[in-house]
Amino acid sequence: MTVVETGTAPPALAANAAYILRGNDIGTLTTAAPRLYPHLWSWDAAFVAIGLATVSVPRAVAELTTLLGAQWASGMLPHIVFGPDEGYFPGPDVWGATAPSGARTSGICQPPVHAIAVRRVLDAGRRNGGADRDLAERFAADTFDRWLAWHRWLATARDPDGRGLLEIHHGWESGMDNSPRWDLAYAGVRPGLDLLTGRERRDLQHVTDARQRPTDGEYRRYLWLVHQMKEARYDDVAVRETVDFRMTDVFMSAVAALASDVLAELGDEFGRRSEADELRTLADRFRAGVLSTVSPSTGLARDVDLRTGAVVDVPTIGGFAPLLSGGDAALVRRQLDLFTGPHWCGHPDLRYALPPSTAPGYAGYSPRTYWRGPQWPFMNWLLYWTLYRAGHRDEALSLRSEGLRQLGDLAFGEYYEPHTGEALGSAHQSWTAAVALDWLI
Ligand code: 9YW
Repeated sequence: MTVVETGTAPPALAANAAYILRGNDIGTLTTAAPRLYPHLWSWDAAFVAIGLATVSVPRAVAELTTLLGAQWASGMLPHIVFGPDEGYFPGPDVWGATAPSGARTSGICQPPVHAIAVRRVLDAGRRNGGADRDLAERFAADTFDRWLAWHRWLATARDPDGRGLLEIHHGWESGMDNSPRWDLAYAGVRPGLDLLTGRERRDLQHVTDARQRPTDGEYRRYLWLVHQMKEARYDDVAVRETVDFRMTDVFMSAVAALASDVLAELGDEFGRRSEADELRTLADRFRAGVLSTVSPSTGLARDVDLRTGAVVDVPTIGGFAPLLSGGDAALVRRQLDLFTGPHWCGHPDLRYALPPSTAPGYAGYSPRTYWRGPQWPFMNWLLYWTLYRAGHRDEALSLRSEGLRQLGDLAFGEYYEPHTGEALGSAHQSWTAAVALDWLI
């Protein structure tokens, strides 16, 4: 273990992180957060499994098994798998969606980071040896086709024209709910019904200040889109034809490129040569799609509104998608310089040199509001892991050491105020604890 300055001794930080994950474990799933998010969220579950793998390979396998148990017949992995708790809005009654297994789910997806989790669980199992190795190897080999089905669904249902850019139908699908990336698209969403008045926004009961969360106006639009998709019976084609929100998501596309490469490597290991080739072709397609969106002037990748053709030029973390998908060494170098420079991680007013979700110099920057400014620990880990894998070790290790310093307060916040380092949103957030564990163990 390398020594990292956290303000808290690494063993204490690791022990606290493991304690948080244990506390959020309701048996078959680890809730994304104890009160605010009492269910399993798709991409959270992947990071949670990565953290769990450091303390219990069987428990990490169980987490991913629960997610796969809710896979739709189409191959889609839903963004929420509901547990028994009724304390979240919009809950299963609003979504009205059920997986073939009978699991109650939402009807949309989230970025496909899961192959990275399978890789990490397999690596942990092999490191431990014995029963852990057997379990992890069996799990990775037996579930390979399920993850492949998920990637195939993305490639067909969400990139039907093969341009290498995944289409999303809700900001929630991006995992960056109220990022300025989606402001333009949401401005065009005019709810035909008020689906919020008379309902209780439970998320506001679990934060100290409503300004840390999306507004009621934003929530009305979120609910309207759910309503439209439910009316279309979550049919992929019908949703695309009727929904008021159709954006390409460059960050999700980059995750698809990265994860397709990772899954292809697993395919190689399990003798699945043609599927591995298919996945590498997909990875190339998404990589090229991401690169096609880069602004020559800012160097950032951009989303496009498929309903209007408008290109969204806002400086958010999403613009760094090519750091995940690669494919152009000169561009990646340019992005790394920008990323570590004074407009982003190297901004002189930041407490820790970590990427804010929106650039501090941007007019719409809001350092306490969710995806409009705060730093997100799981995002720091994702960038750390990808950069390390791609050989950008200095930048990666800086994210790790700064990320651990940030988590030394033991709050395990959902997100952090970039200037003060204050933990915001939910405390004891599972994926925050999970990435601390992976960094330390
Ligand atoms: C919501 C669970 C989820 C994350 C998303 C994040 C937030 C949920 O929390 O969305 O209710 O708005 O934006 O990325 O998966 O941690």
